[in-house]
Amino acid sequence: MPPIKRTKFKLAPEQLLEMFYWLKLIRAFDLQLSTLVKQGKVRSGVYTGIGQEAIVVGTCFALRKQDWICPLHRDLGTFLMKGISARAMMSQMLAKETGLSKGRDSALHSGDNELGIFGNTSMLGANLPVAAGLALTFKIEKVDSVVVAYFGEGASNVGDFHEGLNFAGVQQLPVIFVCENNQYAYSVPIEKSMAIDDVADRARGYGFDGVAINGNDVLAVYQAMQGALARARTGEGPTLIECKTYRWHGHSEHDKAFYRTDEELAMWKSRDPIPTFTTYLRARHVLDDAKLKDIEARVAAAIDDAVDFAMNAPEPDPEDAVTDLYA
Ligand SMILES: Cc1ncc(C[n+]2csc(CCOP(=O)(O)OP(=O)(O)O)c2C)c(N)n1
Repeated sequence: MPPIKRTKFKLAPEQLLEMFYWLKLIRAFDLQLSTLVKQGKVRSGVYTGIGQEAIVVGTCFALRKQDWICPLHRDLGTFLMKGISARAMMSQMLAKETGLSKGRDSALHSGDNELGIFGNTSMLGANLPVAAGLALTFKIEKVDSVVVAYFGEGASNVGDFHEGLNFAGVQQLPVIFVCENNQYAYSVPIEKSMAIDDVADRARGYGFDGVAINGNDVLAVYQAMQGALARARTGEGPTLIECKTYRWHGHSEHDKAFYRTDEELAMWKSRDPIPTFTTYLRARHVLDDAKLKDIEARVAAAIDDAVDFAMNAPEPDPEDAVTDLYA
């Protein structure tokens, strides 16, 4: 088979390799964080998205700079893809002065107005009405920017989810609701919290389309995003994309996940998004041994640099705790 020029999604080989780089970088970043937690170097809970990277990469790769994201606690990779440096991100997780919130917390509650990242709160589902509000601004201002709001299947059972989707449907807002359905809300399996199989079905109740896709296939996610973005940018309103996936680690790094079986985990590991995409790229002669080695070396260097930088970064000055306050 000759090397491909472009895929059916109009992605050039260089773009496919870039996607591959992001998958590897985000996986490596989460694995590194997991190690740092075990070494006692992280001060708050860490919620890794290992196994779910295809959702982050497939969605963010399709965005423009002026689009906004409302990330979930498991979406560290979205910050990186939207433009936060690995150094700043690692500093944030270690609560250093050089982090996004300048050491005020060590989690994903911070955002960046320039880069279009909304700082999420802890209340699950609460980001969805806010995402709809952001999208309303774009509609009023007549700009074709889009908001991407991430949530878990667990969050789709809370009231805010339904209010946010209803408002977005009524107002035909440019927002894409991305459900990361990783089968568990903390320890609760989906069949114990929902009487239907697909979160995607809930979109119909609010007057727009919902689609359930393989969330471990980065190109499937990217393709679903293309359709949703085209609708959102042309005033056709929201879309719900439900990405079926699985988180390999517990809810957070302190959760041993005894509520699931080894067989189940092994089955989902066999659907790891990274080897699947590696096989795809190799079969199409986009990736070879030399390119793989180069990407792995760049990923390792970026992670080492981020850890060195964050570990040696200054602690926040207690005096600064009362600066940058709103009121
Ligand atoms: C309104 C609300 N209820 C409960 C919690 C505690 N809590 C934090 S994460 C979580 C599980 C979330 O599951 P899901 O929405 O499926 O996302 P996932 O963590 O699986 O990615 C729970 C119950 C919370 N933060 N907010």
